[in-house]
Amino acid sequence: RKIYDLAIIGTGSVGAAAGYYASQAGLNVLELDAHVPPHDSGSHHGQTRLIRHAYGEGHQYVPLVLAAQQLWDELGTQSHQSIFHQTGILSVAQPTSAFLTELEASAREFQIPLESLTNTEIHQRYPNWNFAAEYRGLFEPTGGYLESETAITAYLDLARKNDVQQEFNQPVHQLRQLANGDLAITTPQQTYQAHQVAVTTGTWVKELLPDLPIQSVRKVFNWFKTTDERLTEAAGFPGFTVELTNGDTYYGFPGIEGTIKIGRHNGGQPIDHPDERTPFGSYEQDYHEIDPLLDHHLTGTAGLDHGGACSYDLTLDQDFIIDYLPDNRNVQIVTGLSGHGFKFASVLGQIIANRAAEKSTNFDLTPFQLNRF
Ligand code: PYC
Repeated sequence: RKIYDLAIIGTGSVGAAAGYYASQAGLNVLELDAHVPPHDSGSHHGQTRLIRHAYGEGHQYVPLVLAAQQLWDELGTQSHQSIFHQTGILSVAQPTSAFLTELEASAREFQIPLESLTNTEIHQRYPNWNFAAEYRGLFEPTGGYLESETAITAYLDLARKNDVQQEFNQPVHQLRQLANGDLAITTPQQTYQAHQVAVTTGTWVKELLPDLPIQSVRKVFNWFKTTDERLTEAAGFPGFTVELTNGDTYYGFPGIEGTIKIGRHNGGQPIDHPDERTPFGSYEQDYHEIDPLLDHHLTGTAGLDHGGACSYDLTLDQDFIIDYLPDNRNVQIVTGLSGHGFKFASVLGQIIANRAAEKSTNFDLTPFQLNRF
């Protein structure tokens, strides 16, 4: 039977990128997925994802996100699709917020343009936002959002042109090491063989690797109707993150085609199995997650249009895991993206490809090692 250089288990955001870059590096690649990507059973659906460069979660992410941005731009050019929208990102929180402090420090360190705004300046510029004096804002004009499903389709199309083998609707049930060090990958249809494997199964990683320190969480996002032109991308309304004084955090996008998408970043329901990721509306609180933001801080929405359910794969520190399995360097894992990973998918895919092709990467990945737990 055919032996692949690299088999990718989970061809969502990171996996789709990895497959393409590995094929560009000359590897013979197999892409597997339990569904047909892009799909709504992972963490890449719902049209859009933010891309922020100055990074409140930690300056160790900035070299990665800057490289990711370059790759998204290249993908847009190669695929003739609009992948990135440079709308800017407004981040609002209390002045003492650790997130804003780190965001500001990382912008300084990497010379990322950033404007500081008082609560009144936020309102003057974006009259729909209302914050009391205990809040301030940081505006990054170079940030924006990515079209997530468009990007995955672009990677899959490019990979197919490079003769990547795509076997979808094939959930992997077993990953087994053979005597010669290769991996056997078993789906209901077939057993495949590869010299190396990348496990990029997102939320469902523990189905294959149950010992990883990951907690999956059900999340929802909401699209609200809006008739207020000022909330639209065309009018210059930016993507945003908001951390309220009670610690709840929200994110959202400029209005597109009559709706504005908003989600809550914290909270959600811990889950262990795909069946528990029930549709939007199966919990009463799905309808109320965004109330605190809409009741007190953002005007111009006109009721819920629709919602969706997705999921996060959380680590204890909400930092990524980018590593090999401890007992097997032929198996790479990229997981625990903790709800802030999509923007990095391009560069994470390239890292997997470089590692598989034994090319060096320029990034310090030690903060993302599994052995920190
Ligand atoms: O990382 O900006 C982000 C984000 C938005 C929604 C979830 N994560």
